Amino acid sequence: MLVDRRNGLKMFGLGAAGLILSAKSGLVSEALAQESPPIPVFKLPPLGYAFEALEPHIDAMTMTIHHGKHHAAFIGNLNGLVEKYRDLATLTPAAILKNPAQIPEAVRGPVRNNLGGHWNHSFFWELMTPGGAKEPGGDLKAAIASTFGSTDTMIEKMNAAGLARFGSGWAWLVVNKDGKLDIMSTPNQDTPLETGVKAVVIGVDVWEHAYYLKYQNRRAEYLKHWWMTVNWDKAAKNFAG
Ligand code: MN3
Repeated sequence: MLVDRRNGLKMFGLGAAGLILSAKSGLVSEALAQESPPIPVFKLPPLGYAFEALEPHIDAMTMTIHHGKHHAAFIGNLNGLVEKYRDLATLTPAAILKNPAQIPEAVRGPVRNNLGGHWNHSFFWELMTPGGAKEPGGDLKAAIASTFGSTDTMIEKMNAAGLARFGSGWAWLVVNKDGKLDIMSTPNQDTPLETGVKAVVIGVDVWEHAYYLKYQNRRAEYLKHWWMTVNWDKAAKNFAG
């Protein structure tokens, strides 16, 4: 059961109140059911490295706000949506995002935006790392060479997709539904999952909040530096599935 310590203590406190109530009225179970605070289903995943670890490419302030404010806001919003869409507590984000039509229409917009934001950012944090390999290895390298000719060409095409994204969104390297490496872009917090991809290999956030503090309007410069942070081991695992 997903009960953290704080809520466990709150529930214990309510339990004591309920026992007093039960001596008078016998309504303990109803009182607990109605007054227990909602249990948080979603939690902000840790970055896995320090906020300053990706300097000088991605600055510490950007990482602090991006993770602790932007991603945290999706988490808070999702916990507020669980009561309205109970599948959020039982299905995985990917299972829901693969088929957004299953989300009740009344909450589809907020669920897609916030669950997509949570999935995209969880993926993104793991795809960056200080140090590590500076280029793809093994099967991923061979597949990139086969599809694009070279890693540099793949990077150029993905940067072009990120630059062409008007407003906010993401650029992606995916294994498409035909089993081929492919580059795509999504608006807002839409994920590639709903397009039927077999795997999501690499994704880069091109919302202004991902780069504006350091790079201002220079999205191309941000993208150039962002590739220096890519966790190619993680990309290879994503490719392997
Ligand atoms: Mn973002």
